[in-house]
Amino acid sequence: MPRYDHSSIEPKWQAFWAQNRTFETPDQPKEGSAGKLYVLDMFPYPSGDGLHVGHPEGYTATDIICRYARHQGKHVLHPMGWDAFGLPAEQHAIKTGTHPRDTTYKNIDNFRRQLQMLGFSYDWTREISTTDEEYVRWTQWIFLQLFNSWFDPTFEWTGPDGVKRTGKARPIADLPIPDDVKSQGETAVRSYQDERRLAYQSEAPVNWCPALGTVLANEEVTSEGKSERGNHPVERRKLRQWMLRITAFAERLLNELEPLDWPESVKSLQRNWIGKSIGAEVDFFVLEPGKKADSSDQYLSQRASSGFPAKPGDDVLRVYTTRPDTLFGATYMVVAPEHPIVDRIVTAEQKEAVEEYRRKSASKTDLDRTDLAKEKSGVFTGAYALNPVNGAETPIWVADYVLMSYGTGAIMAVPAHDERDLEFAQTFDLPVIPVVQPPDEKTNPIGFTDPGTAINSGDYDGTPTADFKKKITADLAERGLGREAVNYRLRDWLFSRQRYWGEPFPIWHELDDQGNPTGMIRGVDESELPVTLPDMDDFAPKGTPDPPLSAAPESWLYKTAADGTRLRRETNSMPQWAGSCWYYLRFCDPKNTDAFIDPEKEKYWLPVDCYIGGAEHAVLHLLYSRFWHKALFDLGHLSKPEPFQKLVNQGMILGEAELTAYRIADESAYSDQRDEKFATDLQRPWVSARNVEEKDGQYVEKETGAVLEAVMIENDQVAKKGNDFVLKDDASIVVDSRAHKMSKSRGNVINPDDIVKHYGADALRLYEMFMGPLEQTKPWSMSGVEGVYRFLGRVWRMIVDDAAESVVLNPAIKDVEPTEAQDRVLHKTIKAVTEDIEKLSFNTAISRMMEFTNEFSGQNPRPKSAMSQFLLLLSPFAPHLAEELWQVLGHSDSLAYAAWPKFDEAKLVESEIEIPVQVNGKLRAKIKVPADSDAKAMEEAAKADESVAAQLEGKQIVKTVCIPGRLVNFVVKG
Ligand code: ANZ
Repeated sequence: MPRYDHSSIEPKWQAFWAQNRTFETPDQPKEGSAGKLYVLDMFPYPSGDGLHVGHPEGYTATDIICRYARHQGKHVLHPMGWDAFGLPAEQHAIKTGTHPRDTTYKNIDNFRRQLQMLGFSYDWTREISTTDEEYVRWTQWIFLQLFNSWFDPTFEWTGPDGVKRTGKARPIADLPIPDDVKSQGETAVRSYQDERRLAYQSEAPVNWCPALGTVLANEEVTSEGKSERGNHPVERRKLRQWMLRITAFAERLLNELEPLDWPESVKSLQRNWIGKSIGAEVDFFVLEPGKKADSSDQYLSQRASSGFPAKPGDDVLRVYTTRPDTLFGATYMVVAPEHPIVDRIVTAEQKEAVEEYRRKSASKTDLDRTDLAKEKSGVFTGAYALNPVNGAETPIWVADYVLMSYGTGAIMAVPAHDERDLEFAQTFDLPVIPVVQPPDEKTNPIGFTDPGTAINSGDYDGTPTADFKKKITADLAERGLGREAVNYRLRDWLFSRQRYWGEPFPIWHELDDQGNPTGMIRGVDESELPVTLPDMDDFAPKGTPDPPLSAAPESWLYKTAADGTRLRRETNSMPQWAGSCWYYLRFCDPKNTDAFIDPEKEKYWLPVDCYIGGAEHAVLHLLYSRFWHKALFDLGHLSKPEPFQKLVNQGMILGEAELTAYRIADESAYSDQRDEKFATDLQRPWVSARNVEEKDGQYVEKETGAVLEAVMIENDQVAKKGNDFVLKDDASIVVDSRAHKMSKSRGNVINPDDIVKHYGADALRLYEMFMGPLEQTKPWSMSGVEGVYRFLGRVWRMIVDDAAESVVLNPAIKDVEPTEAQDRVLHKTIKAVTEDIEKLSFNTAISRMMEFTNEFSGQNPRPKSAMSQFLLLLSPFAPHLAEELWQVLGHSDSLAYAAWPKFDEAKLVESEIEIPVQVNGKLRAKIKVPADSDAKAMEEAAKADESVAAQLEGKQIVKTVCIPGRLVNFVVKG
């Protein structure tokens, strides 16, 4: 009996597609092409664990879209590659001595095998790995483009997309050099340029993680100030680092996000990350250390005429505020400990305390410093400044809740209307003056942070907040003491890592005669790209931020330039994000040796029409690649301003839902107060799931904090109570029946290899699409996999004769015209599946195909044409089975490019419908009537029915209810 045997069908078709190069994408579209479609997966990091079931979820979705589009005659680009630099291979090397390159390429082979086993229609000739030397060449080339340019914020231009913009990345050679810099000579000019490049070095406080031996980007540090990878402590240290000037693009990254077809949640995450804030900068005059003004009014009026900034000789402290309307309530000021003004203003008495405080805060991370929950700390500088609106002498404090890297690094504190300021004022006993009256008179103004009406604000009293802000900003601007200002939360991107397994920077440092760096740098000549990694065998971190590449062979590290200068290579390496910033471009032209992408190919394929991947990349990868794309766009290398037109996040696949009961982990943690029953038989007591919380990776009892143990239990130990599962023995104990994230420690990880072995790739693909809507988080279910596997078996038997000796057509399949009813089911299915695929609603499309199969399996004859069309609908989902059955039906070619079935609206309408006939509300018959029958015709047809007639016989019809298309009901008497 020829049963559905996925293990022979699937390898057969995979080999067929490979041999026939079925899915290779020619650069030129075929004649009559329906246009291009670029569908991209977020390429994976090839980890040693291999594929997990989350990968094929997104990959099946894109594969369905691509296969469907090929049936539609589209010219489809569907590539795959590897994001293959990164820490794990290097850490593996440290442990085992295996070179990261060997580990990486071995893992890639395994990933490729797994993906090919799933029958994805990738064009494998376009495969790239970010670690390939030819790829690294162009990553370094792009870095050099950033290095060789600066951002001109006022430049007005119209891009190749026809849009007018202000601000542009331009060649560094076009940077105007001020005369006073020029006059200082070449070194000064070069330094001036170096400080303005899009890729620049800075001596910046960074997140140094001793355990990982590397610095981390802010994004790689958790809200607890630990490393995202490994949860190790992170310290602040000052280090020379490479930075990328992403902040220059903040406004465009924000504005150009809006028209994209992306999930609103991702857009909003990016908006928040960029964090645009509109407010004002306001200048406070700083008095001489320790001195108070004799007459502040006089002092102020003298300076009111001075321009902005103040006259030379005046010392001003400039603050950034989003609430200039609260100026009258500013009772003190705060500067960040790193603020340069501190040295100038601190009084002799306060100097020691301030210095001590600055030392302490230097080791804290920004997160530590700004955490609302943390107690406020600070020290008075001894200095005062004058509030420009009322001349009030305002003490200046140093406190680390103000960050040097935001705004101006200084604030005016308004404790009445700012939470952090209020806490600080209460800690240090500083005055609190309310200046905003809440709309509701009864609300206490102190602690009120929303808009209201001005009080205690002189002539401005009674002004609503929004008006006040505008008015005072204008008034201050007129007096030269303030102006509107915009700030972004976005910081420049810290771009260097102290790792071996990453792209080397294409940068030389110039050395003096003693071999010490002069501070001057130069880019590696393009002809010398790629800078490949030197062969090394010791990758272990040395416990210092000195990168492993510093120990590279001298021949790699040093060279003498043509002009005789001794040069040393940059020894930091690029972060893993670098390679993934532009891989979507390379896929369009993966073998180009002259350019990172041929401009014609970029024009043709970009933007990516559909990009599917995990929501974890909502901010970083998507923001970084948009930034690179825009810089390359400005520099004339790209024609479109955005890389990804449509974005879809697939939902997470959780482990199978399990019944988990919790009980006290440690016997000593419970005492006599607990149920005696447990104490006597020495069983540890169960704790209801309602009283359980997760804390630091452990389950604990909410009230007592006692550590709990999670125990998997069997179905027969629980009972259902309302919506809960409870223990049969004790109904007060609620059992957790949730699904959890797949993790090695929970032991609920599903390996795709196992599923493919037992059920096949088609079943895995189909199941992952059938689990629920693509974007939703959903739990794995083994019985669900079995369900779709059975469905595929039914499809097989619908077309193959399972009573025969070999694989032959089911005798029910005939070359006949479909009946009207068959046609209706077929066309309904075509319509639904087509529309569902367009909406990426794959689970509902599968349901419709299941309905079709149920319907047709019971019919004889089954028209061959209907079977063929059905197989085309099925093919994007279960391509192996569809190809096999297509062949059984007698087609000689692959179905991959066969035209997608069309539905005929006319065939969808039912010509005859079945309606129930009731007598006194009781169902007595079902009759068939023409679909367009009116009430009269329905009534007659009902009366003509034998069993209805029998019911009506000898009775009086009091009333007849006829709802066309729905029912007939006779109300009778007697
Ligand atoms: C006075 C004030 C009164 C403020 C008030 C708020 C409420 P966003 O919206 O995030 O931009 N601030 C400014 N620079 C700061 C820095 N470097 N470190 C810490 N805090 C800083 O927040 C802007 C507000 O955060 C500013 O407005 C300032 O406090 C504070 F009722 O000024 B505000």
